[in-house]
Amino acid sequence: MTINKEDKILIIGAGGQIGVELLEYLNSLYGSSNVVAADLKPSDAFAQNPFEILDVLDKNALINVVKKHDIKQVYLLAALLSATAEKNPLYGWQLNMQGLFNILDLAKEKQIQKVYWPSSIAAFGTTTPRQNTPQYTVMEPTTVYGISKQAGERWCEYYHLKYGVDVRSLRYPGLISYKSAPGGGTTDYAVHIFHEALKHKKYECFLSEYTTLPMMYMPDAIKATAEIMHAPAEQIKIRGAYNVAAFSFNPKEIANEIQKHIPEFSISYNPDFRQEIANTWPQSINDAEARQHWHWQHQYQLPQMVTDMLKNLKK
Ligand code: NAD
Ligand code: AKB
Repeated sequence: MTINKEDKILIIGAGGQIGVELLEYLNSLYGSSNVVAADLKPSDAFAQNPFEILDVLDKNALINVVKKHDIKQVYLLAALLSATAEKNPLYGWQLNMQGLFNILDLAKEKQIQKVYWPSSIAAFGTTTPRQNTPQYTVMEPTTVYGISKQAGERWCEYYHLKYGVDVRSLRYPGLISYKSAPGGGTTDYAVHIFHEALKHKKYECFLSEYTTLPMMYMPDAIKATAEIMHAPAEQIKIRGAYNVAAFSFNPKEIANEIQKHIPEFSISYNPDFRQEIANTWPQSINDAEARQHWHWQHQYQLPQMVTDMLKNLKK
């Protein structure tokens, strides 16, 4: 990894599921005084870092924060996720798109040098092949979140091609973590299930038992994010977003894995509106390009992830 330790970094949405862990990791690379955390509200997770209350939609405030801290790289994590965006489609579209434009424009104007913005498996849709979904395929998302991710990918590529913006992106699968709660997605069940298994030995799942989705443990997601951001520019041949994958499972399979540690755990199913969202997403992802171009490799499979989640949540 090529790291310029002098760079000042801004994480927008630092208090979210990914932000909390990305902040911790970037602190270890750059030193906490060089990593500025920004979010709508403060959090104990930022205790060591410079912190700014910032709405990414407020462009003047954003410019002031970038100038004040002499920011070189921005990680834009502020967004409405799939389930929340379906409940408030226009605001979901506004936050997910205008937030991205505000950052891409700063990079176009050379006020910042490098941008990270995550896409999602939600950028695919019902007409996409659902097994081993390739990097390049039909993409007709039917959720507002998915539409914003697909459009965001195209705009990232456009800003790169037209204005030379160094923007990098991953299509994350559902992310599983214990350090901070998930923020309103369709894959959130795969985090809730651990908390309920430990607390109540049972869980009612909002997806049906055979709903298979691509997933990844957070340490691998942070590794992928850091690797793509620190790879030499010539290795980044895709400026929309890269497929990245680890493993896939359905609620029944993760429940079986948890039962190996907590035999009395039981799961029941009561699908809600999130089932319809999940039904439009791939079941497994082919990430050959990420593996070839910048040597991405995941570490965690389902059994190791479950063991590690339970060990850490018990603490
Ligand atoms: P999250 O909802 O947990 O966190 C988002 C953070 O952004 C929150 O702390 C929130 O307070 C903040 N925020 C919201 N509106 C803001 C605004 N106007 N200005 C500044 N901050 C604002 O989300 P996450 O799971 O950490 O996801 C981060 C990014 O990764 C999103 O773009 C999401 O689409 C993408 N992603 C996440 C997953 C996943 O499983 N977590 C999967 C695929 C893609
Ligand atoms: C969600 O479920 O909305 C996210 C995602 C896969 O983008 N976790």
